[in-house]
Amino acid sequence: MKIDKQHIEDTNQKSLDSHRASFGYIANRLTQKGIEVDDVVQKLADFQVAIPSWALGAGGTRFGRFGFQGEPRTLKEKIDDVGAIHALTQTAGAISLHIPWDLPEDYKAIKQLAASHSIVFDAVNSNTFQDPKNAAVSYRYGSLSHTDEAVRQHAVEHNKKVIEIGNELGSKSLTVWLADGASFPGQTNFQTALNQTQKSLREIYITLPGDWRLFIEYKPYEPNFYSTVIQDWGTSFMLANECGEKAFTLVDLGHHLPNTNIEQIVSTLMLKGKLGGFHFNDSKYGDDDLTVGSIKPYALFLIFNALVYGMENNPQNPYPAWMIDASHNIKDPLEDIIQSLEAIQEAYAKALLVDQKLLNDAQQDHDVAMCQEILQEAYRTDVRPLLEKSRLQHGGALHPIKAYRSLQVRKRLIDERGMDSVASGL
Ligand code: PSV
Ligand code: MN
Ligand code: MN
Repeated sequence: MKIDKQHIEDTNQKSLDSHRASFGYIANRLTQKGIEVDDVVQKLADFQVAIPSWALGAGGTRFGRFGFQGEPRTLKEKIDDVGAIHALTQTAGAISLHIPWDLPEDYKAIKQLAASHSIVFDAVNSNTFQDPKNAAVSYRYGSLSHTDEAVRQHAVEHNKKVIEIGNELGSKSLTVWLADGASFPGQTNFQTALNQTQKSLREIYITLPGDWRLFIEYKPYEPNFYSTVIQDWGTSFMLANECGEKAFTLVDLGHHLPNTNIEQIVSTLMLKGKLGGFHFNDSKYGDDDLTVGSIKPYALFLIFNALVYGMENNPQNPYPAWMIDASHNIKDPLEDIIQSLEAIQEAYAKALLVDQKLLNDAQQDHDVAMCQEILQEAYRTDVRPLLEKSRLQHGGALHPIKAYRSLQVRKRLIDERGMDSVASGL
């Protein structure tokens, strides 16, 4: 299924006058404040976010799964779905694969299909949290941290294989997220588990191609409920440092205990040049994997403020890899991702409006009230017309969700794939 550019243009026609009026108004106001509106619009266009292959079908919980009709059955169909999102939003120019869920059969055909949608392959993800098919080992009690050398070796080999697959596709990074940990006090020895993990990561790290990066994700709990081997950013940072200069920490917004100051973590990592990647989602309680910006939009803005500051002031930190990491249980996954992309762009645009010079002056003067005014002045600005402009300039939809519905994308996917199709996985 492919979305016709002409269709998008036709749907845009209906909203063009209203867009022009609202864009003119905001562009005027921002210009009067000395903001280069064209620069902001260009930065929005350049900000591309990878879509994880596992977020295109319904996720489910441990209580069950309510499938979504027309789910992608193959890797090709997943790429088509990301292509549809990208055509509408012009913000999703990459897909992130999970191995072995997304084993490509014909590399050439897969690459051609992705290119036809203007999509590149972002980080590849290894899976050592489910038992490999027909394997002699089990990850029940861990993978890279396992007490048994044979299990660790199996997990290391899997990661090497994932790098090879990614290399064929043009990926440049490997993301490692471990489920390793313990559900009960006394179950594992913390020091042994950490040491084994470090050794295993190092073995993977030394096989990375020269221009690749290793992203190490952390998470405080789940699926293990007492301890996680890579529990927090400090542990990930330490492991990345011990691996070497191509290893980085990856921040997943949902992987923090409630009320953690994530913007401060982002600032610290960028200062030290170790923020490699970012997984966007939102949550109220834990790793809820909800639509970005649906629960704590101000926190998202503050995080983007730290990211924008870091991108402008920390040349020691490479440009981070951006990805959505969400799970859709109720909404149409594609609509949910479109909403997430809008929220990401909105927070980014608002952060770009923060007057950093004025903020720095106010900080130096210890004018605390003014510091807050400056941040909230940016946050309260309705930046949506800037997002519209950026999409319009690149052939995207002025209103992606409206266009998605008027183009009947879901209906077309159901016609093509059937009512009962289930997203492919292990
Ligand atoms: C599990 O929490 C998780 O959502 C991690 O965030 C990973 O990035 C993702 O699964 C895929 O392995
Ligand atoms: Mn994640
Ligand atoms: Mn997660």
